[in-house]
Amino acid sequence: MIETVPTTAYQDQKPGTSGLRKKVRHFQQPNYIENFVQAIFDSLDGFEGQTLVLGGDGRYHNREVIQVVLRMAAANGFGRVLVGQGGILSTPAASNVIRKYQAFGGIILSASHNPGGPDEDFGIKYNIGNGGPAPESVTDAIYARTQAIDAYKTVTAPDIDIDTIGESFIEGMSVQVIDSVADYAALMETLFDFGAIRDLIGSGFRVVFDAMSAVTGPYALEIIGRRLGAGEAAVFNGVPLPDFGGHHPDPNLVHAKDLYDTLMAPDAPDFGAASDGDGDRNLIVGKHIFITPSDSLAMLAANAHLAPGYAAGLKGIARSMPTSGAADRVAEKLGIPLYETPTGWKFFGNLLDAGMATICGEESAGTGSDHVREKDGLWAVLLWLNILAVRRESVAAIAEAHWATYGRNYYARHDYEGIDTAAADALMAELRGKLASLPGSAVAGLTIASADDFAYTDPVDGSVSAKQGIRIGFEGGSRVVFRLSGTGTSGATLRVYLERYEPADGDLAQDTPQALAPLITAAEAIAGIARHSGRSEPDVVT
Ligand code: VG1
Ligand code: CO
Repeated sequence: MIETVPTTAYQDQKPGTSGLRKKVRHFQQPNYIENFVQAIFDSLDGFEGQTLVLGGDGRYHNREVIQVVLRMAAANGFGRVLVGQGGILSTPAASNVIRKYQAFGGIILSASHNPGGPDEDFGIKYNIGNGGPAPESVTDAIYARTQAIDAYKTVTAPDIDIDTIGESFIEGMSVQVIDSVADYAALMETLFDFGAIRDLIGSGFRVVFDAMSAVTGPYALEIIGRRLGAGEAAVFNGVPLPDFGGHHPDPNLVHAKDLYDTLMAPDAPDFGAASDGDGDRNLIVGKHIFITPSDSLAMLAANAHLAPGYAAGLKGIARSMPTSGAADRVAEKLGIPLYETPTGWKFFGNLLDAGMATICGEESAGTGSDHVREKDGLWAVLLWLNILAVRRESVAAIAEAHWATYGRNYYARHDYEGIDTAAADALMAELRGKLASLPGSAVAGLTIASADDFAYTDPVDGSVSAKQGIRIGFEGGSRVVFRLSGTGTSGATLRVYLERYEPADGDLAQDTPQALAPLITAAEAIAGIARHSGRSEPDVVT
């Protein structure tokens, strides 16, 4: 029986860079989840009888919320829900299922790389029919609805068994529990030469993958372990746990340190990779060499034609504004357009749908292509492996040859986490206030050439997104970018992105911290980070 339940609106349900993310306990307030899910449905038109895709990264509270959404989807008139077995779907796998089965949209339960558990983070995100994150027009409508909502719809029904593949019904709505991995693995087989990668691995090339006790475990075990023949032992932390084993499932040099150390050891494997909580990020580490995500994007774009799915070449490359310009040089050489978008995968959707870009990437360890509408961690790993299988060179040799052709963009991101929100806002306001006066002035021995607040006009639909980050350009091509994170759940996180270009005939073998030292000093002098935040060092350097 369909019930309409009265509720009281919450004023803090504004989706951030990637959906609504809060502490689990915050989500456990009365009707907090129901309000947000109803606001999503109320903001959509024409889903009566249509299909919804539902899954998550398996974190604490995932299973309970799946049941809530199933009942509400039935009450609101969806015809069918496709749910990943056990409530599990990685973010790129969910994107694929939406596209493959022509669903109306999907709800993904994840707080991505944020930790999980009763005192940690949870998240809810809506994806549209192209498989990608809802654009700002939709998330703005959802937020507006959350502020006025006074009732939600649900049905009285027992919990659905989400662990057994097959079909059941709630109030006439079909619930199909699907294999979480099968459709995704099949898609990967269409893009990459699995035979060539199997031969590479069979020849003694050693691959390891750290699933960080998060969603990619079953995907990596099936694809890397079984289909590519690397074996189960190649997958570390391959069982998804509700609290990710107490770790941050964030594939960077701090949280994936075990993997990094494995690849830096004297008898290191040839290739190592990791993914995040929901499977859309990737970390690539070759034997004795770390590949920055910005470089990885550029190297993948330069070599993508070696994989069957990209043999026809790329239509264009898109990168988020703070991502380094390494990919720009590849686009230039290939004679294809390069698009610079705000941070967040939702800004790539229109470019991909319009066939303007084939490969996209972000400095935050996100890379993907037009095969789905999300970034895709395992896809990046497989493209790397396909390239390695064709070139039969080491990761280090590929990187060095790349820099010798295009030059090298030394790059790092400094994060100041959990700082006081008012202090972070003051820092940004002060920066914005002095932008006009900066060009021409000298800081830490560098001359400022340009200073602005990045605004993006979508070339497809003309929508404008302003205030997307402060860019300071220096003479000689170096750059510092300042922006506040839109995914955190406590206080504010300031991100400072540092980049220095060294041409192909320059010094390509410097230590990154040393190469960036003048920029680090300049960033402090320009923004007064210590004065505003009370911090003299970043919490995380990636
Ligand atoms: C961060 C990254 C951004 C990424 C977003 C979602 O956003 O910087 O590049 O798209 O996370 O990734 P922010 O606003 O905190 O800088 V995920 O893997 O957390 O869904
Ligand atoms: Co993620």
